[in-house]
Amino acid sequence: MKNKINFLDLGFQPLANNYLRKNQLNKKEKKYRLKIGINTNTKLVSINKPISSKMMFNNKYPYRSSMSKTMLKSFKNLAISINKNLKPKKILEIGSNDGSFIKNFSKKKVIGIEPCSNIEKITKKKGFNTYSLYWNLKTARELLKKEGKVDLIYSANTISHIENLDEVFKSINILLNDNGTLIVEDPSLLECLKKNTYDQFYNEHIYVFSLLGIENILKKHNFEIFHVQNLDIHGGSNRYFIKKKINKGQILSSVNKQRKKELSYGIQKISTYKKFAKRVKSSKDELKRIFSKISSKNKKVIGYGVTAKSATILNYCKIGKGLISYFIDTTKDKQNKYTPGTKIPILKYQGFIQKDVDFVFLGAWNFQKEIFNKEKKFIKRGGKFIIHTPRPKIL
Ligand code: DWN
Repeated sequence: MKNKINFLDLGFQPLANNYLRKNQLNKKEKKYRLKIGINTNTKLVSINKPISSKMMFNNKYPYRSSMSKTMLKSFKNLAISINKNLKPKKILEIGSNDGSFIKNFSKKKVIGIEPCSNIEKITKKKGFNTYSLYWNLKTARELLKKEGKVDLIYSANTISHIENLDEVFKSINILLNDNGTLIVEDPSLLECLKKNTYDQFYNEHIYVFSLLGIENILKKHNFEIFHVQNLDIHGGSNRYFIKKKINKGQILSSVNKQRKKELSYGIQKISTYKKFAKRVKSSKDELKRIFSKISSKNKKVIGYGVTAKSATILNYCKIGKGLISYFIDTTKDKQNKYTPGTKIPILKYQGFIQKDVDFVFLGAWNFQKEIFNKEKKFIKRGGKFIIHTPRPKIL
């Protein structure tokens, strides 16, 4: 693509959320070359060849946002603040997953759009107004006819999953009232670079946004960011508060502060990404060293929280079932399956870490605090965690 410079190659990767059934283990799995690049004009950082949404987000999607207390609390706090400060009459969530955010509002007030019908059904069954649709112009026009305009649109960890950003914001423009607010929340590129969390890149994460990058797209569609919140969620996310330009509101100092932070880190410079790529390679070597040292001592290692992110780590570092005996996870649709590419068994979380386990690789490192709180017994008996960020180490 014109103006795009690739800076990182994470090798061949399977679909990150495609957990394998036993009868699929001997079949050839489709893998895709995962390269990451920056558009030197827009400063948008993205993966090289996005896979069609239908292949990734369909009626078999396993991820549930309700699996973490941290996420539930974050959604609840945001809902309280929206009701208090913005007082919207009608709210739309793009990518409502299993309803973790919309459940905080009155059913009359909220609409959820979720393309994965298996998950959308969960919220619909609870009486919420949800649609199993992809976010695009057709959906926006259909909703406009059925529901009318809305005062607030929220989208967490979804916009970064849609390739055509022009269509995303054109569609939002159709449905959002002129004095309405758009809130977009996604992992922060700055935090990803700082913390070496290269696993934020996988086939579903088409983009990892910086303020600079997202601003460049928003400008084209007459939107502007008026406030940014830095969140700890998912290893560091940004919550962008956005308005239509015709709506003359105040731009808060948080926007300039974020811009300055990004520029002073060098988010606009190719050299920053080249250095990042070198750190990623060292991170891989170090993680492999840790695993081979542990395995030479015959210690038992399991994984905790099988994430889309960990698919990138395990496949890039070639850490498979010889090194990790199994993963434990609370998500029903992941249990009794195998990790994509590396084919490590996934077992149901039984409420504790088994006594014979010496080391736990933290796949859900973004919920470290929540997990450490839960696993005090394991820590007390000398159990150790392996984590890859900001650099691989044993905790
Ligand atoms: O953007 C995306 C994010 C928000 O969610 C999607 N593309 C896919 C997904 O990415 P992920 O799989 O990397 O997400 P999480 O939220 O880091 O996944 C955490 C996993 O860990 C879940 O499978 C649940 C599990 N877990 C657990 O077993 N015990 C989580 C916690 C907190 C726990 O205590």
